[in-house]
Parts: sequence; C-alpha cells; structure tokens
Amino acid sequence: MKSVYSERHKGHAGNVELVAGAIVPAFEMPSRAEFIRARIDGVGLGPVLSPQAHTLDAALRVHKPDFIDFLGRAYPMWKAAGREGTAMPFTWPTRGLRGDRPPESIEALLGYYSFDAGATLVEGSWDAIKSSYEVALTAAGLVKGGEKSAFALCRPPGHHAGSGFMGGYCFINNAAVAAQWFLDNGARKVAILDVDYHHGNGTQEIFYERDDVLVLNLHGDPANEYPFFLGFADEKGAGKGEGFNVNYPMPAGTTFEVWGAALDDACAKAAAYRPDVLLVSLGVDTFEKDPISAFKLKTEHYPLIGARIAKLGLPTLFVMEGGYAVAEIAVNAVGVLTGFED
Ligand code: Q9C
Ligand code: ZN
Repeated sequence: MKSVYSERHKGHAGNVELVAGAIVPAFEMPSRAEFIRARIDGVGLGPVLSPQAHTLDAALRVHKPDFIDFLGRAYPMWKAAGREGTAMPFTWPTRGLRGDRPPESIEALLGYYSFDAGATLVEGSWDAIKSSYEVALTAAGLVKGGEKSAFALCRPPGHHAGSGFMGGYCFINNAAVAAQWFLDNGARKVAILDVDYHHGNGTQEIFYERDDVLVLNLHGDPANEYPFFLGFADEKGAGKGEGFNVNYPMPAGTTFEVWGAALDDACAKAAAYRPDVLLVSLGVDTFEKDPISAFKLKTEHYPLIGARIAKLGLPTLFVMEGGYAVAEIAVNAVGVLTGFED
C-alpha cells in the first residue's frame, strides 16, 4: 500500500492544551506522525510519497470560506496583537450570546470559529494544516487512479472539524474533503467509517443532510466522553440524509469483542450502501494504553480491523486521525494497514 506523508506537519509543534484545569503539552504532537512514518518502513508497507500542491478549492467544498480564511489569518493576527506561543480559544458564543456574525478581535475570532479549546495554533500550524489537507487529496488521487488502497498520514487530524469550526486538534476535515473530492471526480456514493475513539462530530455535521455520503461512527458514548454534544445513537441524519448517519456509542471499558461486533454491523451497512469508495477515519486511540481514552483494544486486534475492512472489497482510503500513546500508535495504525493487505 502506498502512503502519503509530508514533513511540513512538524511546524505544528509545541502546542499546549487544557487537561483537568491545567495547561500541559498537547497530546497531539509531531512524534505521533514520525513514529508512524518510521513504522511504515519498518514493516515494508510500501512507498511513501510526498503530497502534490493543491489550492484550497477542495476544502471550500465542505468548509465555509470565512472559516478557511480565518485559519490562514489567525496566527498572524495573534502575533499582531502582541502575543506569542499557543493561540487558544477561551470565549464561545453559546446560547444567549451573539453568534450570528463574525467578531473582529483575534480573541473573539478564535472562539467564534471553534467549539472547544482543543484546536490551537502556533506559527507553523497553518502550513501543517494545508500539508495535511494535501496529503489527504494526494492519497485520494492514488485511489482514484486505480490503487486498491492508500494511506494518508495526515497530521493534524480532521474529524472534529465541521463546516465552520475547528476543535479537538482538528482544523480542516481531511476525510470529509477527500469524500467530497471523490464525489466531485466521478464517484456517486462514498462511505466514511470512523473508527477513532472519539465521535467524528465534524464529519457528521458536514454530511448530516446528505444521502451521497454514508457516515458510520464507532466511539465512546458522548454521555460520558468528549465531544459530549454529538454522537448519540438517535442521530440518524436529516432530510434526504435521514438514515445515512449511524452512530455506535460504546461505554468506557469496551473490549474488542463488543467493539468488533459494532464494526461488523457498520461494515454490513457499508456493504449494503454499495459505495464507490470507502474512507476510513483511522484513529487508534481505541488502544487500551491510550492516555486520553477508555476502550480496551489490544495491539493484536488492529490487523483484524484491517482484515475485516478488506473483506468489503472496496477501493479504500485510510485517513489518519487520533491515537496518542505515541510509540504504540505506530504499531497499531500500521497494523490495520498490514491486516488490510494480508
Ligand atoms: N484535554 C482526536 O482524537 N481532549 N481528537 C479533551 C481535555 C480532546 C481528540 C480532554 C480530545 C480530542 C482527533
Ligand atoms: Zn480521537
């Protein structure tokens, strides 16, 4: 399997986040992608290609123009306001406040274009975000060009980013961009299987009223887990999208036996949908030792996930999302890919 990777992700570094009332180094750090990059060579998965340059046109097919424009302007504005270090949101236009029009100051803009404090920017973030987007589109091009599968080693990840907001380490929704790109380039239907531990709220929001993208999401129950405000089982799509969004919330402590049954059900739904392309939002934060998650999957299970997905026999694009127990995420993420190929 061919992979696509860019060193430009490394500029998105030194970010901090809020955990239990304290500012700590962000779990979403450059070493994540570096470990995976090394593991690809370690197991001989296949060639690793650099992304081709892309304009932002494909991003604008799923994101609002003012949001994409903001992502490019945010850190320069932060610096122009005399700040340095991590740009982090801290005020949000929730119920009872004015969320109907973009504000002016960088502090207000950060909150207006986010749903949490978890997507933070430093000097090199925007270039890294664009590189992650180009990685996804280049890998999508490989699948469109006839490859049975491809791996987009995206960093930063994307599935929490919605049409007009960032959050949860995510800025541009790489998987959603790729799905729309396939549709704009000849595909009639695309299925997205999101196996990241966290609900892919951004992906769900983007395609919620659409019947040309089936979104299947396996994740920690939002009743007790981030992102808390989306991802419940009764969210099934709306309008002509009704029935084309499926959530599988599962409790803390879920083992592979239970998780794998949900995967089987999701795969059956994907098969019945008969998509032209399958996109896998590949988070491996389901791992038992993940520092911010609560499922109990073991390293031996990841190749089984890949093998199960391969049985669908669909052109498949894997897009990297979360996974934070740095060294082991590489074994697990690449384990899915080798399991797919075996
Ligand atoms: N710091 C992905 O896996 N963390 N994003 C909330 C408080 C947010 C995870 C806990 C986790 C976001 C792509
Ligand atoms: Zn996650």
